[in-house]
Amino acid sequence: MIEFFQKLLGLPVLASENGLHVDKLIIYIHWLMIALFIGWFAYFVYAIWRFRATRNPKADHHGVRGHISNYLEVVVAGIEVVLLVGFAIPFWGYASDITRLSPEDSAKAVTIQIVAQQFSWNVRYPGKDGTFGKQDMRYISDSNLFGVDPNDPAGLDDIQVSPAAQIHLPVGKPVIAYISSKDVIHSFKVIAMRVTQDAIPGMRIPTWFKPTKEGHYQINCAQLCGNGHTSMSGGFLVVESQEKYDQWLASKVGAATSFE
Ligand SMILES: [Cu+2]
Repeated sequence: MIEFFQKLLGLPVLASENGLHVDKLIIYIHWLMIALFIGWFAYFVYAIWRFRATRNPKADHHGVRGHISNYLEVVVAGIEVVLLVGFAIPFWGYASDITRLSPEDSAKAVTIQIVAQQFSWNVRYPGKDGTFGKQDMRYISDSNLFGVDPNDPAGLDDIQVSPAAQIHLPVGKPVIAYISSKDVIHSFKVIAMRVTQDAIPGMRIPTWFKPTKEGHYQINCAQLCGNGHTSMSGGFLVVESQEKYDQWLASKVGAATSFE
């Protein structure tokens, strides 16, 4: 049934587990819009009939005299505040909460760090030990974009790809991505994963998704970030089998930073 509506609405390819909720929400909103359309259209027809010229030969410059519409406005505004504060904000908190992953899921999750810049993406993997090395502004250089502390043993096996034309990920495992930016506000968006998270300088914001289908998926920047904004769409998420992913990762081991 969901597939039928996804096709009907022309929704883009879905390649993540979490994305199904997004598609369902889009479908529900369409039902709501249909209901609103029918309701407002009925009112429109009623208004045409009620205020027809034969019944109102002379225009009335006063219009409505009651206060019902004012009260209605306040009620509608109140409902919108409840929707935003009571539903939208807590739901977003719930959806983006990485601590909500089950212990098994978070144990096998792939954790990466993505740093956006004008006009490309950079990625860091924690390496074999699964721990990111400490970062410090002082160590940032052309070959160490993330400023990994060379004195921290946890950072020795970190893998940096910059700029990353491709961000490789294994299929079927949750991905926790810490998003930040080197310069201006960007936004990491992968439509196939139904994931969007602003990349804000000075902040390290976690987001997560679970790829379910192998393939190449375009990464977009969802914030107009400068004159080369569109070239950020040159980035791809490469979702592949665990074996291929391990091979790719092994090919990067030993290089503190690799350039694509
Ligand atoms: Cu951007």
